[in-house]
Amino acid sequence: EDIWIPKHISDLDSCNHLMLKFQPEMASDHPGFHDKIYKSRRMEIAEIAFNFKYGDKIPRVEYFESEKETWREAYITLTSLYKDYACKEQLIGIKKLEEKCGYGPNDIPQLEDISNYLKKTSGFQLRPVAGLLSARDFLASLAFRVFQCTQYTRHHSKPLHTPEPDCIHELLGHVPMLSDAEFAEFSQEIGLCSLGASDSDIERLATLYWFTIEFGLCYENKKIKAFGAGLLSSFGELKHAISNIPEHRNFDPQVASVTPYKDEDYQPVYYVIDSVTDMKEKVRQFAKSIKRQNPIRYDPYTETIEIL
Ligand code: H2B
Ligand code: FE
Repeated sequence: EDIWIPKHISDLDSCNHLMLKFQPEMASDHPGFHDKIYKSRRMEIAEIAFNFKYGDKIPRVEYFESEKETWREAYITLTSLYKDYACKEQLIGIKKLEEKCGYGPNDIPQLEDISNYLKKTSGFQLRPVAGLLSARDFLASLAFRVFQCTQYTRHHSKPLHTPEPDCIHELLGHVPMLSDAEFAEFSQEIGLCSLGASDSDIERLATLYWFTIEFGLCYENKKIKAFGAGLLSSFGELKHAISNIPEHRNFDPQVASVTPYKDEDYQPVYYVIDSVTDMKEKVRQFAKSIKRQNPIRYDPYTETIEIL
């Protein structure tokens, strides 16, 4: 068997297996498909990710006025919904990022600053990535508390929607949740579980990731709130998810991990957790059904995976 397992955090330098399906070059329904300036800007920012090596500072991007305008519209619209629709971890996370990390409507925060902030807060760090990464590479990075983070913005014609991850999705959807200690632990555990797993188990873990970290809902004082980044960064789907249109199921990882999902439209089904702690416990049980050749252990002092 030769399933790739990164042994040291620097081995993530070889996580470069991009999925091309949603990129503006490939998809004729992408809002930037006919926009030459947008596509060349995307290439320019992608270069940063392609050249990045472990230990580098993440280069800063001087964002265009039009990009800042896109951020501003998304920031104002989304954060105004959080009070009613977002879970408490998200509300706390955003507030602290505003106080301590320069979050606000006027400028796009820089990945290097956010990475340093997360490192202090929950032990996570960011790495720039050029686009949608393969599930195996993406999950393997989480094992080292590394979040692969895009740095470009969505097309300005659609500030409230994007078919692929962009920095608005990452910085408003993922980063506040990753600053929560327990959520960070949960994210790393899904990552560790993926190391050395078969392709079909990677598929199950990617689906579980989808229904939790991307599109998860939770109960809070008998109300349903969102904690998934795909919801917290989508004006339309956030309202849809909480409404009584879709089906809400109690979270069960065995079921969620094999539920078909939509990556081009709103979800018809969401899973609702009782708490991050409860989700973590359930996924720990589920993880026992994922087979790997040897047990592994993460050593946080050396940032190394030991194969036992
Ligand atoms: N790549 C990037 N760049 N961002 C993501 O949020 C992401 C990814 N999510 N690759 C992954 C896939 C997720 O959908 C699961 C693990 O497949
Ligand atoms: Fe995401």
